Amino acid sequence: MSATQATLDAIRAVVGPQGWIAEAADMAPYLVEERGLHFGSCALVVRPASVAEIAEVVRLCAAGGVPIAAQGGNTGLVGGGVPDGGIVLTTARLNRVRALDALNHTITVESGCVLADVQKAAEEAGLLFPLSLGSEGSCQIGGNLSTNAGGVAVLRYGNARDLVLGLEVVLADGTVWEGLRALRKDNAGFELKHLFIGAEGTLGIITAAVLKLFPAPKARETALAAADDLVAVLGLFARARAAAGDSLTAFEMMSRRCMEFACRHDKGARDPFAAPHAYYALMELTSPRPGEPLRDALETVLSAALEDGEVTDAVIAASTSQARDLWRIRETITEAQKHEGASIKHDVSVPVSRVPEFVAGATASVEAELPGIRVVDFGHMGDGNVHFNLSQPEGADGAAFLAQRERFNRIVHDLAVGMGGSFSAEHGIGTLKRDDLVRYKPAVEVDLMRRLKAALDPNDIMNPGKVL
Ligand code: 2HG
Ligand code: ZN
Repeated sequence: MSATQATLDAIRAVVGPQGWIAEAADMAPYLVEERGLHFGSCALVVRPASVAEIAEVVRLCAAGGVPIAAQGGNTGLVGGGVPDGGIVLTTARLNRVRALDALNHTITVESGCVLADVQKAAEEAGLLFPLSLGSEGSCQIGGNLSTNAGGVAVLRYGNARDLVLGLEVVLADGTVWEGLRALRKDNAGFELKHLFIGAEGTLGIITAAVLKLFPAPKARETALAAADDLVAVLGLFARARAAAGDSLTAFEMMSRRCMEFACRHDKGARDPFAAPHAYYALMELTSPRPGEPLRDALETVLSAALEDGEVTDAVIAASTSQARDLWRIRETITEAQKHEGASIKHDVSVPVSRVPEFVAGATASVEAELPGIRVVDFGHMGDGNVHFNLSQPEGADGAAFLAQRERFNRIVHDLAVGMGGSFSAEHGIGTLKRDDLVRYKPAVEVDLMRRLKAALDPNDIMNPGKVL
């Protein structure tokens, strides 16, 4: 029997009959990423039910030299969870809320908790867990932390990284680091948790976390504004922020093509305007004070912007269900774009002030490169994070389009980085952007990352081939 086979047998014994999957058809969903761009393979999908089981599985893998791809909801967009041999370790069965301390404004959750369930648990305690993204109904908090997810509330509450007080992590040798501290202040040495957050499972497996909670919003207003260009959208953002301050919790933008794709492919999405517009800004104001006059603030901002010609039309949601409809347009874009054939995604950021310049420059360059290419630009305008996605020309061959990915990546990433931006704003590195990490990061940073990886995972079993 090979060493690997012996390790796999030992893993099966540790997790018991409910804890593993080996049938090809049942393993299939764990071997592919969202868009079907990356396919992997593995010998076994392991579903441990406890931290102790994870620790034991990791110990066995370390001894047997078997690679581990840790996986949450597998909703990532860069291939970070796709295995390359070895085992997939899914945290799905570790899904308990361990504690909620309302006075401390913290919740302690296991990594397999679905993000929406964490939000719900906070809500039931009259509080808010603000991390919010399109896939929140299926992504898991462990994956959110491992990828340092962003989403639509970063403007007000920060990235996933900013929402964590403590972590529990299974290290590459199977040791459990119990770092579940629930402190706002703890300045005792290196901030180790940040090594594991955003490391995409390459340094250890996050098994639980203490997360920050916030006062629940008691007032909320949502509006969709239309504009002729992104310079105007940026102007509206500045106005809204100046007027609403921290009440402005989201400021998203999308182009006309996003609106068209959303309405074409999602029966629940509807354009609220009679006429088409080049760009749209989706704004949300919230406050923990029930009587806060957010609507007045929104109306004042929008009417001044309309008067100055910055905004060409606007709707303020009259009910929660109308607000949900406006959000639906924004949140369905990723899914809608899939129906338009092959896509090349760019998840970039630039200083907020340079978003219009970036989009104009990148659009001109890619359209010159391939006439008929369809720019699908949307994103978290308030964070300077643009999803500068490209859909294949209508009727073109999808595979031939995807074969040009490198060329388009270069154009778009060179431009973003040249403007002081990032080639990976919120989706991470995975395998998709591994080469770009070396290309764009200073050599000193890449070297430091490699040294950390070698120190924490000397046998290279934690999600090998990802990030670095
Ligand atoms: C979003 O903001 C997600 O909706 C997905 O980050 C972006 O599909 C994408 O490129
Ligand atoms: Zn996004």
